[in-house]
Amino acid sequence: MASSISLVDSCLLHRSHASPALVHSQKLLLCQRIRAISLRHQTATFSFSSSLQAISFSGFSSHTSIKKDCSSLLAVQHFTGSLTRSEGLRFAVVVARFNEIVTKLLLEGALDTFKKYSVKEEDIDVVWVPGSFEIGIVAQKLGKSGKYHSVLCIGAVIRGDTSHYDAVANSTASGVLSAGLSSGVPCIFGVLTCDDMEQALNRAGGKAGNKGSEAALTAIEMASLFEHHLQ
Ligand code: INI
Repeated sequence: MASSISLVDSCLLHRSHASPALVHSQKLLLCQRIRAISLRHQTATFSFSSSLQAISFSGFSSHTSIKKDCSSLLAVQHFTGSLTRSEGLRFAVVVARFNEIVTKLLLEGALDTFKKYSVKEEDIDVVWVPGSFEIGIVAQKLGKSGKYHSVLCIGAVIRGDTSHYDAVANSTASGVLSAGLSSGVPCIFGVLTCDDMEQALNRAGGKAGNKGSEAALTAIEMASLFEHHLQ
């Protein structure tokens, strides 16, 4: 890492006869490069499983002048939810019965993932609703209850031969978004919108993975972000 920085630094020094404006813009570029290198370095240092920390750039102590020049950028802190600090986090899962053959698979994927990331069964409540259209209002109620750190919404809207696909798909997305915004609790969109049943099954544990499982990861990360960093 140090050698990469020295290289960039020496490029800058070679051009020190340039105009102040040019030098300033080069310094900004240098700062961005240092941040990119530093972030890569941090990624290598902290394993994925560790809780991401507010990043400090203390590794640059030998580059005092650079540190001074870039102090405004280097002071920026980064916050991310953790997948491994799930203790005490509570989740609600709202699942639509419509296209149950698909939504059950998505739910299974989500519950497997919660288990894999050490979320306790007793910290998960599952609430069933008739169709995806009904998810939003229930998610909002659960979010506002104050009992959960995140609400995971699961449904499958399939174009098939129904003409109100667009209405249901759009209303469901708006409903979930609005539930999160109005309750202040992250409401995660684990609702498939597909052209046909084959595509839906592919995304519910088939060729394209399990979107319920992916949505559960998002729920854990967002719950942790809110609980551990945004209080
Ligand atoms: N509900 C779904 O979850 N998926 C669909 O594909 C779907 N389609 O296509 O009709 C669907 N409709 C039902 C809807 O969600 C409501 O339950 C219903 O309109 C009553 O409000």
